[in-house]
Amino acid sequence: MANAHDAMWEKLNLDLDAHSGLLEVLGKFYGDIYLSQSGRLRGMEYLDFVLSEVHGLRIKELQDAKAAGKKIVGTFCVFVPEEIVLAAGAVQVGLCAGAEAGAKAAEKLLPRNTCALIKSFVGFKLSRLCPYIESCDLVVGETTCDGKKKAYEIFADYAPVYVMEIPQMKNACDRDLWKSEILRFKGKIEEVTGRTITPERLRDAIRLVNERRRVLQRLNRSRKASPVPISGRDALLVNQISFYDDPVRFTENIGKLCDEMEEKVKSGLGIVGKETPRVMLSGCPMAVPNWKLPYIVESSGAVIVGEESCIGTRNIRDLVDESGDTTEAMLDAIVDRYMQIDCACFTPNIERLDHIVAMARDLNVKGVIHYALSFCQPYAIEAYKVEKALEAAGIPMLAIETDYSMEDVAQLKTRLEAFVEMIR
Ligand code: BJ8
Repeated sequence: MANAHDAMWEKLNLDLDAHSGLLEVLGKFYGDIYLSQSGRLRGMEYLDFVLSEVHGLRIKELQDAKAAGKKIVGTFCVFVPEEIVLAAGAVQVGLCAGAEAGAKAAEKLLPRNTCALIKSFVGFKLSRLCPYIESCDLVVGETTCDGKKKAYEIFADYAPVYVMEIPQMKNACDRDLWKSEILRFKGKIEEVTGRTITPERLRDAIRLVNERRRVLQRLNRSRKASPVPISGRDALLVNQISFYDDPVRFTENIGKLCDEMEEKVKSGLGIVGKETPRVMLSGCPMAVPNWKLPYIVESSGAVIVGEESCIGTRNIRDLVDESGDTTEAMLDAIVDRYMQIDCACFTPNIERLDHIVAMARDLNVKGVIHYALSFCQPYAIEAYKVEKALEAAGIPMLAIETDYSMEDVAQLKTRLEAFVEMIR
């Protein structure tokens, strides 16, 4: 069936038939997982609309921005400092990489036992399925895990790729390396956009990104309440959309959602009853439309009240210090803020263990579900230390390894139901 955006997608060189198949599956999946929930917050209508236009109006906005001379920068990791991109007048979008479509094409270039997230972004490009990737003037990769690092070398044959070197430890020399990488990135962005980053523009960008982090922190604070006012699925969706929606509009709308949540908390109302076991997810990021595990968890009798993940608290916990008034001071504040990210690619990564335990206590959860994508060594291996830390704190953990396929849904459901029974 023809779509109003077909001409735009054709111009972006998408495979129209495969793309319309993808949108059909996505719509059905969204209906089953999201729209079927009862008692949802009114403010979620904004998110439903944004998601329904994920490849439509938002892409049109990006095309309009390009026509007005702006550049589009795509990313796959929360290490890429959005403040620098925005200060140069460009638009940053987090590229999703959460679907299985395109995986077969990716497996022609990558080993089968590569994590689903990597296969997804390579597959989306090869299969011409993603209008975001096709809109990008620059795609920024990073040297986090080995899989991503090596996949970017192949991806660079198909898209304009720039790679940032991320340190693996947190000593003074690692900070120096990271600072030099931030400066190199600033130079690259200035070159691509043709704009110099001034202190005024950098200050505005720091405030803008901090404001978005603050509203997401506010949303998370409401989730401490019992009964919890929002489902884990909906909260995950809010975090997912924060990566590609316009930041000003997003912050404003999530502020309204927070008002509604706080009202609900005041009235003692929740999305589920007080007796529903509260759990927290921890581990790999869940990119759109990777809603499989949250759906299984919440249809197994539990409710998710927090995500220790890059599409969750790891991306919003720390703010950039706003007190600097020179470019140098602001860049230093950016360097310091990003050095606090506790990705499993770091060694050692004790901060993450402390954060998980503190978060589990703060949210008063009965258990933690550790999620690693199959073949993700950093998170799968770190699960051992996470389990030990949680055990010492008296909090049960269930380790799950899975991918984007639906083959293991029944098996996961059995394990999740048993875990929920045990913690109830
Ligand atoms: S800062 S978590 S966004 S790297 S799941 S591709 S690690 S094999 S995504 Fe990440 Fe940045 Fe770290 Fe966050 Fe590799 Fe693991 Fe795949 Fe992963």
